[in-house]
Amino acid sequence: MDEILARKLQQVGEHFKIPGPFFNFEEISTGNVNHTYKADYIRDDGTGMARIKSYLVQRVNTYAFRDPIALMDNIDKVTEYIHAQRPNQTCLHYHHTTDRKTYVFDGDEFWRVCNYVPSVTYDTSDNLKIVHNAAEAFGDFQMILAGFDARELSYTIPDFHNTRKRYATLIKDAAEDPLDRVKNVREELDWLLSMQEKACLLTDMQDKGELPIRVTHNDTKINNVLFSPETDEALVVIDLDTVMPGLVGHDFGDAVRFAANFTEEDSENLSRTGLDLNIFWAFADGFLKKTAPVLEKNEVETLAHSAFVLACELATRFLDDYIQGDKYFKVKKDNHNVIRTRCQIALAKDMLSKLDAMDAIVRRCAEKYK
Ligand code: GN1
Ligand code: MG
Repeated sequence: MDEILARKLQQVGEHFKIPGPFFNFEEISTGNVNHTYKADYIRDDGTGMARIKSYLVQRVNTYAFRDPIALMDNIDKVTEYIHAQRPNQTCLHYHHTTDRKTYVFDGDEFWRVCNYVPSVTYDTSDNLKIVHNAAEAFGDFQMILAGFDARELSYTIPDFHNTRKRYATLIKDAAEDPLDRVKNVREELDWLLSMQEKACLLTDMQDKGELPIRVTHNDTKINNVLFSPETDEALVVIDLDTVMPGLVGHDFGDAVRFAANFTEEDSENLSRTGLDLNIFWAFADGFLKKTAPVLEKNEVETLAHSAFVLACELATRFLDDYIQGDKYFKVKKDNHNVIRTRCQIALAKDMLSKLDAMDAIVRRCAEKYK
């Protein structure tokens, strides 16, 4: 056990008045931005038997989230609203410190604690039922928040899904090339730039007022849904850091580029990377089952394309982070951000050749559930 980290987690637990002796911890390494740990405490269950009670302890990445206090304010409002709408559903609950805050912040490290939900998550799944359940959960998430006033939410990361600005940042950083890395990724950069107009479709339509603004999750990787280990039902949607005003296509597209890829998002097996139409269909069916009745024509008509948009957007972000020196995303191996970029590009290319089929599937599901 990493003793320094164990001591740190224990100190955080003390701020949040967590009772019982600290027993153990393990890192949950699926997230690419925050640091997440499951911390176990020993509890006397009243019968003289000891049992383990677990908590989810997170260190928020303040390089990514520049105003973590505003972020926690968003999360408080959203979790409270969801709980009021669905009192019997599993929900996230953030613990309070002795001074009634949902965080401890020493000016440097920002920590928070929430309930641990015994569950399983999936990075990829070829199980159509699991994908369908995840899609319903994300669709439902938007529907629950349909009545929530978006003006109450701060932008925790401004221009998060502004694809035009993502491209502008990439172009600027590539021109500055602070670490002389652009020479290693010329081909990737050129391909992405050649796709700029197609990739910016959602942003441009949003700017022209052609797509409605909703309260969206904005980070809909399938591993942000917790599933019951027994029944594979979706229990709860997690990772609410980016719940902000956004477009339906942001949630649909991000989920598809992650879940319907034949490979993981950082696979080096590029000949296998590509869009699995069966998974896409299962996701579209689950998502539209919940959302089709409220979606506008322009939203339905751009939904398939949104998956291509999000694959390109992620590629620009991974590539920009590589050029900047890997400051944003956690990297777990050499060239990790380049590997991620290549995988998203391979996926985006494959989607281009399947867009008609994807669009036909979306329209059919929308018709079925409208
Ligand atoms: C980050 O932290 P995580 O893994 O849920 C990122 C997403 C990316 C994703 C790519 C706040 O999500 O936008 O799609 O990595 N979240 C943030 O794996 O930037
Ligand atoms: Mg996240």
